[in-house]
Amino acid sequence: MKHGIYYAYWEQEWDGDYLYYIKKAADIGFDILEIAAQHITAYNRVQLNDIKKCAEDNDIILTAGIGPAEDENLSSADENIRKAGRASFRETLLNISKLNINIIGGALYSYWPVDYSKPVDKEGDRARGIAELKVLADYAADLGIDLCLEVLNRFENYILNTAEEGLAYVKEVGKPNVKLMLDTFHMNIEEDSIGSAIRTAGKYLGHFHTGECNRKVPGRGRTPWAEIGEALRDIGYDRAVVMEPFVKTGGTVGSDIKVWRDLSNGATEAEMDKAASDALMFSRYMLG
Ligand SMILES: [Mn+2]
Repeated sequence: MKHGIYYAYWEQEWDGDYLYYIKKAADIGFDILEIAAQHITAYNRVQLNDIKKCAEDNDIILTAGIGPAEDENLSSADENIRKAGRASFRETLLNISKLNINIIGGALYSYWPVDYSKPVDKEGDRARGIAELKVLADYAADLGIDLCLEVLNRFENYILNTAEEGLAYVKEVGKPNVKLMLDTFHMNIEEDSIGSAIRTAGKYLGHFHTGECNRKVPGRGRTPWAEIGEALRDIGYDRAVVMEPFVKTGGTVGSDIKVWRDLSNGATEAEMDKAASDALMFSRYMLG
C-alpha cells in the first residue's frame, strides 16, 4: 500500500507548482502526490518533462484527479459536448502518460461540480457514460492508465452514490483498466456500512481517497478508521491511498468544495505540513 496526498490541501486553485509540491510531499514522507489533471493539457513538453524528472528524483509516484467540465461531460445528451469530452480526455490522458501517471480518478463518467438547477437524467447519463468509457478505456489501456470511477455523495453527483452502484457500472463497462474508486468522505454520507462498501468493491477497487467527515486530515475526526483498515486488509488492497483534506477557505477550491470556515485553526504552512505528517503516520498505522 502506498500513501499519498492531494496537492490542493495547500492550494486555492485547481493548479499549482507541482515541482514545489513533489518536493514537499517527499520531505513529509509520502510515496505519492496526486495532482489535478485539468490543466495538464496547458503544459508544454519541457514543463511536463521537468515534473516527471522531479518526481523521479524525489522518488514520488504521481497520480491524477479530475472533475470534468460541464461542457466536456462524457454522459451529456448533447453529442457535441460528448465529442468535446472525448477530445479533452484523449489529450489529458496522453499528457499524464508523459508524467508516467497510471491512475486517474474522479467523476470521469460525468462532470463536476454538478449543476442541480438543471434536470437530472440518471438512466440516460448512465447509459451514455458507459458507452463512452468502453471506448476511452481502450485508449487509456494503450497508455497504461487505469480509469478509476469515484463514487460521490448525492450533493456532488447522481450517477454513482454507493459502492454497489459503482460496481454495477464498472462491470457494465467491462474493461480491466476501468476500476472503482471510493472516498471515505463520500461513503460517510451514503453507505450503510463503510466496511461493507469496501468489501463490495473488492478486487475492483482501483483507487482510494481518505479524509474525515468534514474533510480534515485523517485522524482528527470520527471516521471509523479501524473498520476501514480491516476491510482494506480483507480485500487485499495494495494500491494507492491518497488523503484528500480540504481545510482552508478561498479561491475556486474553497468554493467548489464548499469550505466556508477555516478548518485548520489558522494553521501556517509549516503547521499544515505537520498535520499532514501526523496524518500520514496515522494512516500507515491504521490502514497498512
Ligand atoms: Mn475524493
